[in-house]
Amino acid sequence: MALLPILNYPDPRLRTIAEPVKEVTAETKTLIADMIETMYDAQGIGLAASQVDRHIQLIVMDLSEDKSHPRVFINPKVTPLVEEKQPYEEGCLSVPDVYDKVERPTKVRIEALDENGDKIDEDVEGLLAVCIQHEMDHLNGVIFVDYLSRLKQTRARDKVRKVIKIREKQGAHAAEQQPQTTNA
Ligand code: K1U
Ligand code: ZN
Repeated sequence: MALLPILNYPDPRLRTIAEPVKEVTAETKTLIADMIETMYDAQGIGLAASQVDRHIQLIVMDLSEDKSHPRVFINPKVTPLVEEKQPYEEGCLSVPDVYDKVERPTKVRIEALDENGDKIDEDVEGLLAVCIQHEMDHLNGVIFVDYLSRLKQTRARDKVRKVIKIREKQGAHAAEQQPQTTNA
């Protein structure tokens, strides 16, 4: 398994519309395993293939406490079941360290296939409803900050730039601390 690099806002590749998955191949299964590992490593609760620069309709998610129940949604269709919307403080692995409230329908129907090709047809509420709508947006090239004011979008851009710089410095520092191997 491998950790995949996550695209950061405002990378234009995050705006790509994802294509349907035609067939679940060995390559798709490897991508699913890599996305689950990447989501856990980044301490996220969801990840869309678009975020790892793979523009296919594939989402992984794990809302369990002990991170033991990963779920896979292939070619998902999400339909609101109510008009009522509620705000929820969202985060995004592609917009690190930025959190803000987004209003979304509180109850939705999810139709999709799982990793075995079995049909998913569920009416859901709560965090699953929020998260699947957030991930569906990724597949459609939409990022949660698009729902915020221009000012907040600019701040989010600046924040992400800062976080990337800090992470690059930390990465360089960590590399310096590695014991040097010699061929001798
Ligand atoms: O798509 C993503 O970038 C994953 C995202 C999913 C998500 C979290 C919260 C609301 C909507 C969608 C994350 O996992 S963000 C990081 C995170 O773990 C988190 C943030 C807020 C609440 C709970 C978890
Ligand atoms: Zn996101």
